[in-house]
Amino acid sequence: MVEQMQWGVYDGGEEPMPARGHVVGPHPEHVLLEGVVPFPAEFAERYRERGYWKGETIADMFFGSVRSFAHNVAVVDGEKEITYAKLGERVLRLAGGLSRLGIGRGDRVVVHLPNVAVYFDVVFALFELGAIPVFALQAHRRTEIEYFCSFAQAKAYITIDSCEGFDHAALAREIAACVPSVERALVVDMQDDCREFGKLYGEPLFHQERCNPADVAFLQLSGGTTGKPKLIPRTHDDYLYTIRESARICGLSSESVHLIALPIAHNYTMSSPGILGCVYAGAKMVLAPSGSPDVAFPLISKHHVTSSSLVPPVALLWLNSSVRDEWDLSSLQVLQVGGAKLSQEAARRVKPELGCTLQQVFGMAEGLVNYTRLSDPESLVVSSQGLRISPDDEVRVVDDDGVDLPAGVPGNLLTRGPYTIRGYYCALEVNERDFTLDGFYCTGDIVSRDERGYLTVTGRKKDQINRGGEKVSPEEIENLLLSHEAIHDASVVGVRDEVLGEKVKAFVVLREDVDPGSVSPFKLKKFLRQKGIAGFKIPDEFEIVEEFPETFVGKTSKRAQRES
Ligand code: AMP
Ligand code: DBH
Repeated sequence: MVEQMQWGVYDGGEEPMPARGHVVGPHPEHVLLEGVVPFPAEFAERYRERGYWKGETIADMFFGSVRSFAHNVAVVDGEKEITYAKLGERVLRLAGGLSRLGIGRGDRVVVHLPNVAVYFDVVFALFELGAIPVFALQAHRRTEIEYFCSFAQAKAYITIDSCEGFDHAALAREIAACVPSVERALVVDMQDDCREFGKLYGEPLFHQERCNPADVAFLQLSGGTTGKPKLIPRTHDDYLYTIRESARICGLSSESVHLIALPIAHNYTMSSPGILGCVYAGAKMVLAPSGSPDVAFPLISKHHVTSSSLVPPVALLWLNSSVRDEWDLSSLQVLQVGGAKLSQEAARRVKPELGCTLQQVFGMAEGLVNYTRLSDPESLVVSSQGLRISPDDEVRVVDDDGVDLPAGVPGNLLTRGPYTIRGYYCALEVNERDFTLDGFYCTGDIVSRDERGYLTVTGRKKDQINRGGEKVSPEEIENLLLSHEAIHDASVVGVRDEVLGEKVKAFVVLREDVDPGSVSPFKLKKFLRQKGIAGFKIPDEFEIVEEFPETFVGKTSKRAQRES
């Protein structure tokens, strides 16, 4: 087992931490990854001057915490408890192994892992090497993974042997065979410590080129509105600013115990305050394979969890759970809820029923994150999605002609600031559409803002479905459906759902010569599953229709379909 090879190597006792392998000296020159739109120099200068960008890499931050909180438990995964000191050693050893495979500064590596302790080894080892992780979600399947690997020209793909019945090892073989840039497909074997991955934890590395804090640290995924997911380049400097501020705003400290119940690679789980916020604060992270009450409540009770971050449907499961009274949840102080709009009715129930403070989070992997503050009055916490992190987050609410709107009037949310990207990775055309000439990101969200700057999300302009926090691009699913031989046309929309907020519905028009009896929702779902896409993107409902409703200019009226 990978873990066993390392367990006991370093117990966080009297031994000194093995030295990091860096050449001592200043950070090397900043290298701009091709296809990335940089922050303009005057903005970068301003963000440095104001102390937002501190010239630190994520690995510097991680090893700072390894030193400061050496004896604290960093990660709890089942029966395993890993201290910061031990995690630091595991990371250095794995970084050594990965560097011997030729992975180094600037190399893209697609990471495809569930909520397991080894995720921390892999991600921080890659940061240490200055390699650029691309964060796939565990739910992603062949079509998405192949795309991430080839689009990012990944040198390596790292996954687990199997998870929830899916054979990731087989996928790794397929990816290695079909994406030429992928020189290594590495499989973390949870059962057998003799396999290749365990062997990578050799001696710590000695000599390693540092990366520059202005470099791209990783590529995060966007929920997407286009046929293919977009990749979001975030720098060490900009991301660490949100991490420090998020940890502060969410009240994390080395006494905190945070339950990681959402998919670990999601931007929310990474950073709001997420695992990086916990690492920065020296907090304990308890890994849960899912957020369902029967998994989460026993963990809260056993580990005296003080906070967790959920999406609205999971928060509803917690509120409506019949087993809630069987567990002691009294340690819980703060519950973050975000990723999709939380209804006021549900928001109001959190404090009286779960006994903790609700903190609404409205964020995006592209940058801007808003939080209600822990000291805010309850009326504001339940009715708003929060206030920006930074005084230098420029937030505009504009009408369709780009004219700024007064407080209280809903409009399009545009933003620019010290941690919001200036463009997607290698996406010239999309960037022209989604960013203004002066660098504001057009979020596609409709919000209203009050006099203090608090935002309330009232709708969405972009063609995207938010299925309980999981974002689905209709165009991506329509394209896949159109590749079905019986389908003439497809239109995918979000329709209201009590629990998820929205679910995915596909309308399809069959080819004239196709017998409608030969096509069923079951068969269409199977077809999409065989294409290899994340389960949350597969439509919950299908409807076969003769034709689509049209707008007066002859386009498919998705509004009519949503409301039908
Ligand atoms: P992504 O760009 O894929 O990271 O998804 C971010 C999007 O999720 C935002 O632009 C919003 O549309 C949505 N979102 C995130 N948090 C919230 C929230 N608290 N309320 C409503 N929508 C949210
Ligand atoms: O939905 C999101 O992408 C999201 C929600 C809350 C996010 O990226 C974040 C906080 O950082």
